[in-house]
Amino acid sequence: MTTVENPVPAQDLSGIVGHRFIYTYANGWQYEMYVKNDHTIDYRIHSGHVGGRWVKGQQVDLVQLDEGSYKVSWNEPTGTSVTVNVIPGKRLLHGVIFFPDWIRNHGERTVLFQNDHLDKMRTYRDQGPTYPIYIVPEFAKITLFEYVGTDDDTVISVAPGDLPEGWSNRTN
Ligand code: FER
Repeated sequence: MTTVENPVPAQDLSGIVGHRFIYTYANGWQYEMYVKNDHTIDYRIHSGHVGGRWVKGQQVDLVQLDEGSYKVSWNEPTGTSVTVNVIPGKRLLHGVIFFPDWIRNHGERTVLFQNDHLDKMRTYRDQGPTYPIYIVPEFAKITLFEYVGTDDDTVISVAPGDLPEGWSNRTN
């Protein structure tokens, strides 16, 4: 039971850590997330405003909200903030992306393997403009959910565009 003094529910992250999932938001944007460990994700963006972008080693805050319900939150070197609620048992996800204004206008600048361009992303972030923030709140359907193990650098290791045709549309 949670109280004011101890509001934190029991944390069992085994239902999400070490898992890869692919999901499509209601606006058609398709994403893939690998929860590498309890504080790190790797991801690829298969389609959407910044389709083609991919990132490894993003530090995140990961919590269990309730049985079968998780929340992943982070801030990117670009200035984008993201919070994603994941309910694997229902194949349901809800994400809210908070893009700075410069990414609404020039999303293509972030379409790359970010790890090779971190200083450039921080320079763009600091140049802005940041505001008005472009907020994208969407539900998504999880079309693939699988356990692949923790801390595996081979799970996400090639650009979205270099995968075999139809790779991200595999379902389970
Ligand atoms: C997601 C929504 C947005 C996600 C990543 C982002 C891996 C990243 C956005 C960006 O930096 O462009 O569900 O999952």
